[in-house]
Amino acid sequence: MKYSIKMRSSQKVNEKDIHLSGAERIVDEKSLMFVLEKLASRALNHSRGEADFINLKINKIKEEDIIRVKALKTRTIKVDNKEEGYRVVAEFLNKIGINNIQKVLNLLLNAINMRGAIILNILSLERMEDDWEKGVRVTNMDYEKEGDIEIKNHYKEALCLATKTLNAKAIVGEICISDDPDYVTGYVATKNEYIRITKLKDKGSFLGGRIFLYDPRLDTLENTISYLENQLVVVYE
Ligand code: WAQ
Ligand code: MG
Repeated sequence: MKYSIKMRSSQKVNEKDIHLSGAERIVDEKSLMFVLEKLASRALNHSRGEADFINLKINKIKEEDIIRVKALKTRTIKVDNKEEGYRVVAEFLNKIGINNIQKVLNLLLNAINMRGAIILNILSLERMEDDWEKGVRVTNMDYEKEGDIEIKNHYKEALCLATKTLNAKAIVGEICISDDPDYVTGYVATKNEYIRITKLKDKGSFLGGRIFLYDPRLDTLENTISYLENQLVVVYE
């Protein structure tokens, strides 16, 4: 028997819930209690601030509903500052065939505190998701092997998310900057590889965001979002 466990935490600021952190696991029954405790402890100790609200959700799942996907290959591009990092992103967007690169960069750099990602139509450069405040949140994925979950491993978690996301028929690219103030490495991803860029923001900055590049010729938006939100994916290396 397997279970999906999801954690999210938030802080109350002026009567509004501000998202702090989220994580999820797909685990065997025997690990359930252990993992629950780890996720709760992670929610209570986060660099973005102290949680006022923590949500832990447990769902039983069927093994036959899970698909297995091989992790994207990874490489790293070292840059000295974020401006150099943006140039790498710009080159990446250029290769995908996007003409108004500045528009995409501006979107990424102005997307503060969303819980999910922007879905950007690569032909019209329009945002496709219904809820612009929240974006689309990819869930229901994990690694096949259970790793250490006490401390967030940004790289591992992002690789898992990117592997699931780029496996969607119509998602041809992803750009990501962490919203954690002490984590400045970001990435871009294609269907073939996950490219780490060592600086995409300054230390201490709460900026962060994700953009999924959507090619409407490859699948419907409805199928794409449903896959991203609901399909159970286990990533192997
Ligand atoms: N689905 C869609 N978008 C998400 C999700 C999700 N499950 N989780 C976060 N986002 C969006 C949201 O807008 C956040 O503000 C933004 O992405 C950044 O999220 O190889 O830590 O969880 O070392 O802060 C990159 C690792 C780490 C690079 C990324 O993202 C490397 C990271 P964070
Ligand atoms: Mg974060």
